[in-house]
Amino acid sequence: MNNIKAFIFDLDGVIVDTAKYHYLAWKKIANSLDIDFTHEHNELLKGVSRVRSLDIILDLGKVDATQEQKDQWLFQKNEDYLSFLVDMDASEILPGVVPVLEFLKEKGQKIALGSASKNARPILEKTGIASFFDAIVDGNDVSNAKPDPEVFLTAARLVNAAPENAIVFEDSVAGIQAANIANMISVGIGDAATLHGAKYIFTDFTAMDENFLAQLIE
Ligand code: B16
Ligand code: MG
Repeated sequence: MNNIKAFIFDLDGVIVDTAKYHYLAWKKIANSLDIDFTHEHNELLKGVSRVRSLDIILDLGKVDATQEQKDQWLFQKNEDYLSFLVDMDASEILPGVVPVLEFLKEKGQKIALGSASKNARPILEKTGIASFFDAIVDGNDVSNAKPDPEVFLTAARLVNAAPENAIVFEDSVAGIQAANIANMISVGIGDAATLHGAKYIFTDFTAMDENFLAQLIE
């Protein structure tokens, strides 16, 4: 087997802080159904597909709905979410992300995206970082959502890297589980208590020095 390394980035909450927009859009739907929706509830939706997220919210409120109603709420949620993205630009990239992408590129490493979002490609374009990625795998490309490892296994395969040579940067519990199930090196970005299942944890990319990355490349 070759020794190619794949550095796989989640999108929402790792590269860009879109979690706040997902939250506002879901809160609007939840509140219109008289369901209380807090930031704590929102943690349950991180890394989770749109369809599954709605089911979690309806369960919280013990609301039964027809497929037609669900489709309408899913459509409305995405319209509201997209309205927040209209003016998105490079200023929304989270601190330390671009230096890490530049470092990995400079070292000739493969970089991939592994996101549950169906809006990943336009976000990478709007923020001007799409060209860093050798492979992009998002919610349009997989049938099984995180914690299923399909999204990360597909990303590693596209850049010819073995799973054990893949490093996954994730902000969600479901994403860390997916990376671990795939036998990849999981790196949590965010709160240590929430992401305790990760092999390594950093509060954000500014807390990650080049020695850490260099050691993963070796
Ligand atoms: P969309 P990630 C995930 O993206 C988000 O964390 C999650 O909150 C969202 O529901 C999901 O994408 C689907 O997003 O509605 O845009 O298809 O963190 O895996 O990059
Ligand atoms: Mg995420």
